Amino acid sequence: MKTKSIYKNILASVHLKERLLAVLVDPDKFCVEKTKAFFKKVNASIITHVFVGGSTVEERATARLVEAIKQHTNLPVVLFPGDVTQISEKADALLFLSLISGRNPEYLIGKHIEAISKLRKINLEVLPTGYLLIESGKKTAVETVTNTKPLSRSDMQTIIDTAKAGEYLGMQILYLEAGSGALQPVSKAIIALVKQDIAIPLIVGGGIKNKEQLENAYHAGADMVVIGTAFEDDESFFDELKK
Ligand code: 1GP
Repeated sequence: MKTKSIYKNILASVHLKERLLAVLVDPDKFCVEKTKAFFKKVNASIITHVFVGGSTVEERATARLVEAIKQHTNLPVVLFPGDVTQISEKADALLFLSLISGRNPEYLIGKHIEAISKLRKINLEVLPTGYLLIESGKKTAVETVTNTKPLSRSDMQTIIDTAKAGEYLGMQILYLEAGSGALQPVSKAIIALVKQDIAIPLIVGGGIKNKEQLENAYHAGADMVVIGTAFEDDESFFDELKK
């Protein structure tokens, strides 16, 4: 396993209260030919990390895309895999996600065991991450693929207890997910309560489509925000996020 440089950098940024922003690129939707032009915009923006992953991705598409991305940016590339087949040694790190909001053993521990023989052979920084899916107004791909129910957005106690359990289990990052294309992002109230209760870095994603929602997430306490769909739909969003 690589030295924990990406995690150390995240911790350092959190300590300095720097805002981290990840662009999520889904190999299933992103056309590799677009990489150069797309990353020119990414590099000119306040984006700090590149996440690569999707719910259903053709076997070698992730490796191909990560390789292309690496040619056009120096930002750290972190895998955000929907499945074991999306693990590629070309990336810098891997979010080793356990879907602790759900009760499907495959996504709590099963796929992780499957991934080990691959991870032993490659040099990838592994980031143990507690992943919580929060209800967001419509059924999302995460819900369908994992066959789990999201946590109710009004049941604050279960949300903070689940987050805390993740921290006590030793997870190093907590990820509050509304789901890609969510109608409602994770609320400010949820972000603030979770942030107050845990000491590990907090990632928030799903349904964040404009600068106001991005600011709201940071104000509430998100250390890193992840945005995918808004950049896919309208690349002019990058212009609002120039350095
Ligand atoms: C990352 O799945 C999200 O947590 C990305 O969501 O595509 O809605 O930005 P969007």
